[in-house]
This record gives sequence, structure tokens and C-alpha cells, in this order.
Amino acid sequence: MGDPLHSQPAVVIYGGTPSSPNINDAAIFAATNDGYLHAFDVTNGHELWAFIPQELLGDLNGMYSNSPTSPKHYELDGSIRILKYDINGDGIVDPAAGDRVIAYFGNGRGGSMYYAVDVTYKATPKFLWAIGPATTGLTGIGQTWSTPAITRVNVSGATQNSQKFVLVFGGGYDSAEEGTSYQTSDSSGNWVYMVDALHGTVLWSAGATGVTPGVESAKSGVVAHGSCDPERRCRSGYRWRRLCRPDVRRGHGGPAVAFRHL
Ligand SMILES: [Ca+2]
Repeated sequence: MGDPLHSQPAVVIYGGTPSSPNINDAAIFAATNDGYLHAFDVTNGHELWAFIPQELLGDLNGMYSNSPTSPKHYELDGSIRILKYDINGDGIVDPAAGDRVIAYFGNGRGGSMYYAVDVTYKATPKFLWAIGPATTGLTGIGQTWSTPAITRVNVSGATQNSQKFVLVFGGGYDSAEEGTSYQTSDSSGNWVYMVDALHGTVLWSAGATGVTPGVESAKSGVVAHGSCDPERRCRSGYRWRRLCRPDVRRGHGGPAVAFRHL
């Protein structure tokens, strides 16, 4: 197994009863730098399955031949986010009732993609989508260092999943920054994106040529959603010790989002 260097695992409990969840009917999901998303049985650590994105298949031969690399090799180097859509809120995953569990993860230092895998059935995953620089609306994304935040936003005029679940993430890291002491402008990463959680379509973005005032350098921003309902607020971490706060206001379309520098 490859190294889970910057990937924080996620645990999902599936079974049991509302009053007594079965912690043994659960799975651990973790991503590793040989390119795999792994699922493990919590009771014994045995691997249930592993999934490698199509974009990373070309690296398998080099790993099989154990070829040395310098610098270090990265592939899936980001934390896992889980959307557990539990319709009746009882904590138990009941697919027949429409409950759904989706795992999200990105390349981190290993690339510029995000992936979604449906893990509603812990032993039989289903690939949902992959998005990256070639995706409509994601031009300008950098290395996907930002762990997506999951929230609900009704984007005016957009085609969304019925529950309005979205992912919000910073534009990532511009690899051109590597080895430089300071870079005053960036060709990628200087964005904040909002994506439909079920379909992977880009619903809204703000960046250097988008919403004004633009996000000058979102870079490795970790975006977290607040709880200031009815207003939702996101915080995008700037690599250069700055924060911006896009406020998504009820009743306004996506482009009406206002940015404030903190
Ligand atoms: Ca349920």
C-alpha cells in the first residue's frame, strides 16, 4: 500500500438500529500515493476494495517495476470528505429508503482532479465523476490541495441535484510557486469553485477574471462553510496569510456573492 501522507481517512457507520448503531458495520476510506482509494473493514483491517482513477493508470507500470523517483511521487494525496445523505436522520444507511453515501477526494500534490465515488453499499462502490482542468468552468484550477466543504446552496437558475448539495473548494496550488521565494501573480489556483455534489458540474466560481473583487490567490485554500443560516459564509485560506470571505446570500444568484477580505 502506498503512503497516506496528507490524506485524513474517513469512517462511515452503515448498520444497526437508530438507538444502537453497529460500529462493526462500518468502513474506513483512505487515499494513498500509489493512486488508490481504499476501503477497509473496521473489524479486522481487511481491504474491502480499492479504486484507482483512470488518469493514474499510466503510473502503475513504474510502481510495479519499483523505479526510483525524485522528487517524491504523489497521486492521491488529499483527505476524504463523506456526504452521508440520511433521509430520516436515524444514522443508519438504508439504500431502499433513498439514503446515499458519497466519498470525495482529490489528487492533492499529485494533480488537479477531484473524484466522487458512491459508497452507499460499502462493498460495491460505484464511480460517479471526475473533474479537473478540462471540465467546463474549472479552467484555472491548480493542484487540488483544498479539501472540499459539503453544504447546501440553491443556486439561482442552475441545474442541481434535488437536495441542492454542493462542494465548495479553493482553486488549489499553482505548481509554478515551487522553488520561488515569492510570486506576485498566478496562472492557476486563484479561484473558489462551487460544484454540484451529485453530478460534478460547476455551478459557480469566483477568481481573477470572475466575480469582482476577484480572488487574487486562493491557492491552497481550505474552504469551510459556516453556520450563519440564512446566510452562508465560506472562508478561503490564502497561502500568503490572507483570508477572504465570500458571503452567499439567500435570494441572490451565484454571481451576486460578495467577497470580503479579512
Ligand atoms: Ca436512514
